[in-house]
Amino acid sequence: MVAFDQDTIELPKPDRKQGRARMFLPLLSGRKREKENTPHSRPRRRRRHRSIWISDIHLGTRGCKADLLLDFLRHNDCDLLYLVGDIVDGWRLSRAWYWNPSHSAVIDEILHKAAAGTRVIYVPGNHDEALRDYVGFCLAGVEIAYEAVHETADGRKLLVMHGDHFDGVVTYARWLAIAGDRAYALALRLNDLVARVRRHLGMPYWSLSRWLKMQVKNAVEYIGRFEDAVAREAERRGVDGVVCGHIHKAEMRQIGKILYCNDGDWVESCTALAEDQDGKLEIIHWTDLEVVQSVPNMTQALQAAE
Ligand SMILES: [Mn+2]
Repeated sequence: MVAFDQDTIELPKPDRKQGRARMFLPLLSGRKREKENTPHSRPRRRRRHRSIWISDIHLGTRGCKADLLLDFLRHNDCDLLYLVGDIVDGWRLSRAWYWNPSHSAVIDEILHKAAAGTRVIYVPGNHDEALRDYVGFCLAGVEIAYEAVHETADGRKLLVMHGDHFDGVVTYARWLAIAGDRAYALALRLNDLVARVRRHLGMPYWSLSRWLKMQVKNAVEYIGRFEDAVAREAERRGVDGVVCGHIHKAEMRQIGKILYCNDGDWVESCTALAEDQDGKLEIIHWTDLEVVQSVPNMTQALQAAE
């Protein structure tokens, strides 16, 4: 069902690293915390999928929507669960620790799925790249792989990777591509203030909103270039499609011969990609938060604001 590169699918070997990870995992899964924090309430009516892809959860940061993800995981079962990178945010954890019971509960739920028979494949991203050292290992029932090739029920081959390797190809304005337009709306309001302060200081007028508009244009271009670069790589590898994450923008569309899928994120948009038993793919939005508009909509908002 799932084919790996030859060197990425090895049986776990006893190893010093694995020993370390074994010490680390219970810590993350919060095995030591009090019982009242582990409500293993699973709804009776759960949706069964063949496969689910989730990425960019950023556990360990305040932005992570762990409660919504937990709710999603408890309502959705699958034979195969792909964790497509940036699951734990190692960069930030090393600077400022932010962890609460819902973050532990997400890890518990994933480990519970693995124990209950779901095959869990973890493809690390740039924020959890330390796990790339464990490629080929199986930790607590979770297989770590550098990338994977998934075969859908209808026989299509999808390359599964996080996507951060394309940062070198597509540069700048990534911060805006992922910032969302609420921050942008705030910045627009700040524009007046900036202009007033600058006038007061005798500085020439400089439009923050115009500068941001340039950035938004760059952000839209960034997303387009990222998607094209990923699709080109998939085509080069001779697969039918690709599933990635990294840019926090869920998408499923045909780019040339390649089906480009991005499973989005659990910081803002709360999206997953799922495959049913016939191989049909869909993007699931699991949010009751206010609708987060995409970057292209931001451009429209800008035109309207003019
Ligand atoms: Mn990433």
